[in-house]
Order: sequence, then C-alpha cells, then structure tokens
Amino acid sequence: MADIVTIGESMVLFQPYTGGGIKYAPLLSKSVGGAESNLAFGLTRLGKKVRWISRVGNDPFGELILATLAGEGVDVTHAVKDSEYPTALYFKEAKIPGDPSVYYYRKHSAASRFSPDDIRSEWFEDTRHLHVTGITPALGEETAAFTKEAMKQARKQGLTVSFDPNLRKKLWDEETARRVLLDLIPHCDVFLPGIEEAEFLLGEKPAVAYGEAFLNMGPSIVAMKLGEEGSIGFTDGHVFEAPGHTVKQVVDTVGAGDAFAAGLLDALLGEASLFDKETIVRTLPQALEQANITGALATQFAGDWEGAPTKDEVRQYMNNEKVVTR
Ligand code: KDG
Repeated sequence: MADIVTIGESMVLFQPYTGGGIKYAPLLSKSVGGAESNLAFGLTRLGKKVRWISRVGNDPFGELILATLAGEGVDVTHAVKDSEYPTALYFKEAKIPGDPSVYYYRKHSAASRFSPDDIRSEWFEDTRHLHVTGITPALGEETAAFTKEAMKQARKQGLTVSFDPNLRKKLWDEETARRVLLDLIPHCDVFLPGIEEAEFLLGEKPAVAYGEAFLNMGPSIVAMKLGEEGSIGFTDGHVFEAPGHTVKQVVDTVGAGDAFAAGLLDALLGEASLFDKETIVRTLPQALEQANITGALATQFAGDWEGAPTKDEVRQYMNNEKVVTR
C-alpha cells in the first residue's frame, strides 16, 4: 500500500565539497538528485508512504540511488536495474549568487529509455495518487509518450494525478517544451507551475488569469509558486493566497519546488478525496501554507532533498515552538 506513486529519473549528483565552481574543485561530494525522488523523500519525511518508480543502471550509482531511497523509507520494489544502460549523473555548482548551474550526463541513461510499453498496471495498484513532472517528457519523444500514457493509465485505475512542469531549458528546445507541457496539463488533477513557468507557457498575464486559464484546461487545482512571495491556489470559483516564509539563510534553491509539492500533496491527500470539491476548498489553504513552509525550509541545506523537513519540524516552525536542542 502506498499513498502516492511517483515516476521519474534520479541521478547521482556531484558538487564541489566546499562550494564554488567545479572546474578546479579538488573534491566533489556525492548524493542523489531528481525531482520525483526529491518529492518521495519530502513526502516520506511528512509521514506519507511513497512508491518510487524508475530505472537505474546495474552499477554502483544505481545502487546508491536505490539504497538512499530505501534508507529513507521509500518503496523501491518496482524500480528496475537495467544491465544495458547506465545510471544518469549530474553536476551542480554555485559560482554566483542565485540559482546554481547544473550539467547533465543523462543521454542514453537507463531511465531515459522508458516508453509507453513499459507501463505496468501494478504500479498503480494499492495507491491513490500519481505525481509526475515535466522532466521525464523532456528526455525524449518516447519518454514524453510514456508520461502521458502513465497519467492516462493512472486515472483509468482510479488515481488522481499531479503534474509539476519543472521546466528545464537545458533538456529541450522551448517550442517543444511548451507544446508538450501544455498537452499534458489536461491529464492532471493538480497542476503545480511556478509563475515563470506559467509565463513561459501562456505569455505575460496577471497571476489570476494564469489560474483561470490552467483550470480551464482540466485540472481541479492549480497551485502556483511565487518564490519568496509564497503561492496562490486556484480551484473552481476560489482563489487562495498564502504568504511566503523567509529563512535565515538560503543555501541551495534546487529542490525547493519539489519540497513545496511534497508539503502540498501531503496536506491535500491527508483528507478523503481529491475528487470532492468541498474537501478541496477546505483543504487547499492549509495545503498552500504547509507547502510554503516545506519549500522554504528545504532551501537551508546544500543538496536537492536533504533539507526537506519532517512533520515535527514543520509543526515546530509553524507554532514557533521552543525545542530542547542540548
Ligand atoms: O527539482 C530539482 C531537480 O531539478 C533536481 O533534483 C535534478 O531532476 C533533476 C533535474 O532534472 O534537474
């Protein structure tokens, strides 16, 4: 039994051990990155049961990814080790203030070879919800078809679906990205764009116009991230604004959107059903509030998911609780 299933590529992530640029860095640290595994880590810390599905190579990097996920309590029993193609790698450096730069080594990786024929109905059994991102369709035409088919198949099996566009311009050209991402929106129930992604998809508009436009494409919830400003949630006839949270020190913004998605889905799926309008209206404001907190707290650590907070940490932060630390 899993509350949520998520499908997507994870990579081994290398970054300079002491920060700064990669070129002359003598030591690199090794960890795991990937939008969907970031979500899996985040949701597991919040107490949800998560099934992560992907392919890794039959190599030490694949073993590291599986061991890290399993060690954090994520179900990896449906993940496959591929003997022909390797695990993807990626490198991250932060030379100037702002978002870090990333360099991908994921062409012909095990997970980039997913096609619609690989989808298994067992993936969607004993679970309520599927989460996918726009990174999987960015890996190629077959993975784009795979993503759409997985969303359709999950819904056929009674699941709700969330979709974060996670636009990565290094992975595909803008025209294809816009066309493919727009084509996937009608197949989700919860759409999670950032405001810049909304502008990329629909051109410049006021935030409320984005919400209406995306709802008209099919989802019953649109949760739009505004960075430090917080987020806005839209659902049939309702607009909810949730203020942002400032943390002491922003160390790494990569993965903040996935931590936001984890906070949002944890709260939304805590209640009965995402198919029920009343439940959505009652739950969405708290879900946005929790998502803003999980997204903000996650930026305090180097690493794509390591800073994702637990349920206790979210509560302590929300209530400004005094914690005995030593
Ligand atoms: O959302 C964070 C991800 O972008 C990061 O963990 C790595 O999946 C990744 C990607 O493709 O950039």
